[in-house]
Amino acid sequence: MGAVLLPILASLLCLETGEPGPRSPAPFGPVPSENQLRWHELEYYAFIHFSLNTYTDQSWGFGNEDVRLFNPSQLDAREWARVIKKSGMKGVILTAKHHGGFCLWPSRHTDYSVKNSPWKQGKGDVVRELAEACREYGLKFGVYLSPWDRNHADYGRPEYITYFRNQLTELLTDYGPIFEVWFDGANGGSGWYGGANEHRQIDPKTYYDWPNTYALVRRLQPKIVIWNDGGDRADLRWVGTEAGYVGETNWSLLNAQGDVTWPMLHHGLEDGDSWVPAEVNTSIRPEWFYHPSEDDKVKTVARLLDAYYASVGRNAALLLNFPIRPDGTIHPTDAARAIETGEIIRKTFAKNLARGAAAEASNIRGRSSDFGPENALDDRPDSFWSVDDGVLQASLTLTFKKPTSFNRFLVQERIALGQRVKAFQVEAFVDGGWREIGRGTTVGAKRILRFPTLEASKVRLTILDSKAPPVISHIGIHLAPPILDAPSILRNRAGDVLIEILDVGPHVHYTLDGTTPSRQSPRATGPIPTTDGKVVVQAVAIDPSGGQVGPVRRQAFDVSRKAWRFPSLGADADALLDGRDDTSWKMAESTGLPADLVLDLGREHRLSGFRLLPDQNMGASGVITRYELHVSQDGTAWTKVDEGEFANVRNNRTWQVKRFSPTPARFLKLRALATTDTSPNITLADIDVLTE
Ligand code: FUL
Repeated sequence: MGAVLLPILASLLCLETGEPGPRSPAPFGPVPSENQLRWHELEYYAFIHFSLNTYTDQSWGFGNEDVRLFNPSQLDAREWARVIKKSGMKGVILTAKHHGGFCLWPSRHTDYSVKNSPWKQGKGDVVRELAEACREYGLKFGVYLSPWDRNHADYGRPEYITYFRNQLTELLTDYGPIFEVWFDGANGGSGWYGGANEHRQIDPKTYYDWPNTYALVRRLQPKIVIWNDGGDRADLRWVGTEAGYVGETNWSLLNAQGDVTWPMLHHGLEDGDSWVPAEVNTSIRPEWFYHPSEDDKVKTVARLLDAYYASVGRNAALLLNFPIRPDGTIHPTDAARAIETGEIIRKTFAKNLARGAAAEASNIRGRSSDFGPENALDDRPDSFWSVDDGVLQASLTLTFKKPTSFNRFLVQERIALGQRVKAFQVEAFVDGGWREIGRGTTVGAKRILRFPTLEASKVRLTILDSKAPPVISHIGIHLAPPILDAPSILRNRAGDVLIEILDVGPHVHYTLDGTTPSRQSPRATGPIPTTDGKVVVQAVAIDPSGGQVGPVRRQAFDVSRKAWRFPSLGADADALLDGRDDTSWKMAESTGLPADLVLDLGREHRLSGFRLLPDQNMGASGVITRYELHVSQDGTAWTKVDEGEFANVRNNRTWQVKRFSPTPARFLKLRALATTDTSPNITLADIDVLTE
């Protein structure tokens, strides 16, 4: 008995005698450095991609592009800063030098910079203009300096490292405080290299001598954080994709040594020995640099909010890129979308609806108010609710003053003491009983759960499993406005129609009979089976409480693709029939162009055309530009029914629709005559036919 009661008695006694109460939980496992802790607070900041690529419509410069192309007549970095600030972001990272080697500042160590461009008669300095604008607007400023330099004659030799460090020294000395430096992982390959025009391979782990390069960075900017996905472990990690999300389970931990696999980047490592939190980098458009062909491909507000919840809401930061136009401005569509997104985030999280609620916990560390559950409702990051040593499961209940409507649950750990929570559950007290409204794994710096709006009088957070006693610094209850974007509609190979929206609350209603969908139309809650024939789907998102209606999306599908197969291809070709634009197939082996893709439709149809979706990845090789189409009834005797080109497919990867005189056929042969980069290994995202 003594063993159980003594510690409790002792803690009561010391409270009564006025002696110091129970001690704060000891840090558990790796913890963030001061610099990382400061960085965690930023959460959302901007990227800016601007270089000669902006003028050549390229993704990567080769290194020989003419510096005289650079002439942004309307450049005003204060305008960029204004957009960034209004979007609710806290800083910006500028591509001071991209892989092409062109410098946005007048470096003393190369001629390949703004100083030899016509912009401001060579007197301009984009880095300085943005650094100053950031100071004026209260934004943090960071730089991207590409280790790979396709312009420099010495790239690949030891001399280049001196050049690289000289440039780093300029950037980290001449422009005030730099909060983050970005060392891109793309490294070595073909380039101009001072006229050598050759391929140069380096080992990104050893070539840059990262330990000494990092030491230089930290000496010049003691408060900086370093991002690096190519060399030694830095302060921040890449998440393994540029699509705008990190894993739902996301540990801020990795091992300092050893190889890093994709799952480790995406989820961190539960038992990692170092604090290396995740930064989600994504562009507001498909590409990083500006391409006029993407003016209609700017991420929607719904998509941007989704990226926010899948990064900031999952213990990561969001680094959102703005491509700058040749005149030096941010496209108004990009600015408007980012600002509206920021406005919604601000409105949603400005007010904590749990403020003033009564808080009770199943366990309180030493029964001390220093660690009571009410600490999770004050806005102080250093106060928290915690539990006795050895307690790994605990719950905290909030009772609202009046029934409250909400659709977001936010929770934060006191990460200065380490990341602990492994699993948690959230319940709401509705109609006299507890109902689970969400569940999660890791928490970390911040975790946000989304669910349809509900009204409840109480909410309960239960920590189901934790590496050490949980330390919860904040809980937020919020109500986000519904986002009614036009649903995306696809029909998979089985013939089922899938209708999706990015928000979780609104209902999706649809029709298959050509009428406009309304609240009375059926609700899409899963795959919708259709007959084998043609179908026209119309769908709309509707807010079930307020009744607002979003824009209607209409999508027509031809015959179902259930019986289709590719006689000479493996299962990977199924990507061509899944209806998704984010999956693609690439021919593994090719004997050169022309290259054929043969499709068996399973039975005869009266074909009147075909349509295909090019590979959506802008870096893809083998995108077909010229074609012939042959059809057959038996797969042996072929007739050519169409030929032509997919114009502008290099820049604009939309559905390509081709029609021809109706012909009965069961087999179809798409013959690629030319591709964007002459690669005979053709690639495609989706293929479909048109029937009479
Ligand atoms: C990538 C680069 O190759 C892209 O061009 C872009 O800069 C992106 C942020 O990182 O690795």
